Amino acid sequence: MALELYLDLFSQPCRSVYIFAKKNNIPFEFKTVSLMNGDQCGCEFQKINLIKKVPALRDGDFRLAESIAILLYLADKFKTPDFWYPADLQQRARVNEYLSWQHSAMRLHGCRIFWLRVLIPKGLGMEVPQDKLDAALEDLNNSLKLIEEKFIEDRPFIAGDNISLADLVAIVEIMQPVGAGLDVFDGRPKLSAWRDRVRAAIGTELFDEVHQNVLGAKDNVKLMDATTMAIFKPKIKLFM
Ligand SMILES: N[C@@H](CCC(=O)N[C@@H](CS)C(=O)NCC(=O)O)C(=O)O
Repeated sequence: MALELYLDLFSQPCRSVYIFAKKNNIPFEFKTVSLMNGDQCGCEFQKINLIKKVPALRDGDFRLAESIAILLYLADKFKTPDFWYPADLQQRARVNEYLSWQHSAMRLHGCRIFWLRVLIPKGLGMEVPQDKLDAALEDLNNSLKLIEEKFIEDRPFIAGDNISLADLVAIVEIMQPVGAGLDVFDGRPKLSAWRDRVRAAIGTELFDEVHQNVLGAKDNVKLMDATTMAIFKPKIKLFM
């Protein structure tokens, strides 16, 4: 049985897993879990991941949740090139440092912008107070500043001269507020140059294909129907 990846490319962690699998020619079956339709809460998907989140992986009888765990599983199982997760002690530590930091910083703040600018007003039809938007933007800017000054510093990529899992996980999260119509690269030449290097290392075609949906999200997200809305409403308190 082919390895299965349960994904929705609107989701940042799904994009990192998808790019990693494609870029490394890892054979897999793409199992669509539509977040907008609430598939993540359906009985079928819960047999794969009780956490009710994507991405998820099934490899025979083995099921795995959490994008970072999935990326590391794929890297180990398919013995992907060293630069993705370097064996060198300190380079690996740099990758681990970013992967540990990003959950409650870049990921959280990029997500919040997407919810406040797209999902809450356009998907759920609710107004978002300006002070919430301002606070979210300040948090996002602080994370982007740290990515430039601490994580990229004066290196081409986070761990050194090559792309690694840290850059991959970073870029997919940074593209989420871009999908919400916020050009985070404007006025940030160091971040823009790094984005160009990461996009080139991934391959521009793959990078653009994977981000196509989210970059159209601002204009394409439609008001959700009542049943789907019910799934998403409890999550609003996480972001407002
Ligand atoms: N820490 C998890 C986060 C996964 C996650 O939050 N996935 C979101 C999409 S980006 C999801 O499935 N949300 C569905 C929901 O909350 O109902 C990972 O890195 O895989």
